[in-house]
Amino acid sequence: RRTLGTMLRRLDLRPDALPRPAVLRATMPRAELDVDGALAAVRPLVEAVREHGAQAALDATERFDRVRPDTVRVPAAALAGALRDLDPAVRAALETSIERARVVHLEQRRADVVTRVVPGGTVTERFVPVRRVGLYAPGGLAVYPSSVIMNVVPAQAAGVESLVVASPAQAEFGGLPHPTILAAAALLGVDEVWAVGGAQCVALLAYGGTDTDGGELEPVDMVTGPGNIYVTAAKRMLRGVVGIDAEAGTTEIAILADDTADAGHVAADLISQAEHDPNAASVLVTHSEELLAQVEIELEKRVGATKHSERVRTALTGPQSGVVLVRSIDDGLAVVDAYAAEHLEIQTADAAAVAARVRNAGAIFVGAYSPVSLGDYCAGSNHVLPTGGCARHSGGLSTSTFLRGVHIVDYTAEALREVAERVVTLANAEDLPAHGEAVTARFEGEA
Ligand code: HSO
Ligand code: ZN
Repeated sequence: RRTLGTMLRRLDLRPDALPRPAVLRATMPRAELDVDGALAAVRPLVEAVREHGAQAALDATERFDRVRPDTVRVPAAALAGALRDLDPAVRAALETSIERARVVHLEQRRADVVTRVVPGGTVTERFVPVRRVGLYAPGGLAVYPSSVIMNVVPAQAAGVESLVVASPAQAEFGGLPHPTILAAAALLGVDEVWAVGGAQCVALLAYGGTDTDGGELEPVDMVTGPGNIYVTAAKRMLRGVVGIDAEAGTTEIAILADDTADAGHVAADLISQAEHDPNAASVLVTHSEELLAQVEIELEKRVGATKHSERVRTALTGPQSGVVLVRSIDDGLAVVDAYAAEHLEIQTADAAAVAARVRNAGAIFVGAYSPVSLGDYCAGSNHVLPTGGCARHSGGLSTSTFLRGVHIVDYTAEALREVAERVVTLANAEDLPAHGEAVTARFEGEA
């Protein structure tokens, strides 16, 4: 059997000058996600839920999750029971995660910005929370109570008044979401949880419906949270019907490291995110052949020893993962910017200074003691982050995700009169004279 080291895809960018960012981006290892294919599969589901609401969502649940919950909405008693039965150590850890995330996200609230443009004329930007949101916690190969926290905390910090947590029904738990998911929701003070996942979940959140017991499943204004390709496809399809966050698909980690990095730490961190999914991406960018050789040895040791060894091996050796050799830290920075990883670790000399030069990443982890898994749970930062290169144009979840900046315009007669002529000129230049007339109407009869 070949060693992991020789199976890792290797991209040597040292011989030539680096290509333009777009070309570089295309050269980088990355999973080809067939969202269009998923869209075709998802469309009939979304249509069915739009027409038949909860019944269609439950039909889909029965088909894909092999269980049919009695109601979409999880009964209050199940939430209370899950909290009561929660392992005290897990509860304490969830509480630490919640506390730290709260500290960070409460600081992100934004005060109104009032600008006095001219005497008597002000524009205020007021940050108004979205009224009702749906927060998705995926099922899949693992359980993600931490993702419940990462969705709910910023929404609550923003002042969202109505929120629903949705997570797939599990046959193993009689059609309820995983009990730790329920417990996390209860800990956060969320009393509305829906047992539904996948594309049908996004559709039901967007369109709403009537539950099997006659209860109202009220549509939401916005859906956030990570999910698989079908969730992603449904979110793309329903964007506009509801607001959505950046695409958060299969996890990615990129590490920019030099020979000051600890090879064992680098290997452990590459493995940690590979553990999520056989399609997870782990990418090492370095100019040190020496570090690379050590990392390969460490990977070999650690991959065999970890619980989800096969999954990790598949992820590390897949076309989405690998090692990129560069000539310098500067070239390394160009490479990680082109890649725009969901998570980027900087394990170099003077890591903070290097991190300050990064433009594109969902989140940046600085130095030897800030591993991604700290951020996954207990750093206080958010772990719902843009994947697939979306970090070039979007950020991760934060309090501002759930706030809209609304401009409030307030001018007096004098302030309007003073600029009226300019408005009329621009209106006429656009051949929209009625726009100008709406201003001059206010001063008719004046000299
Ligand atoms: N690394 C994942 C989040 C997560 N990790 C949840 C463990 N649990 C995406 O950022
Ligand atoms: Zn993770």
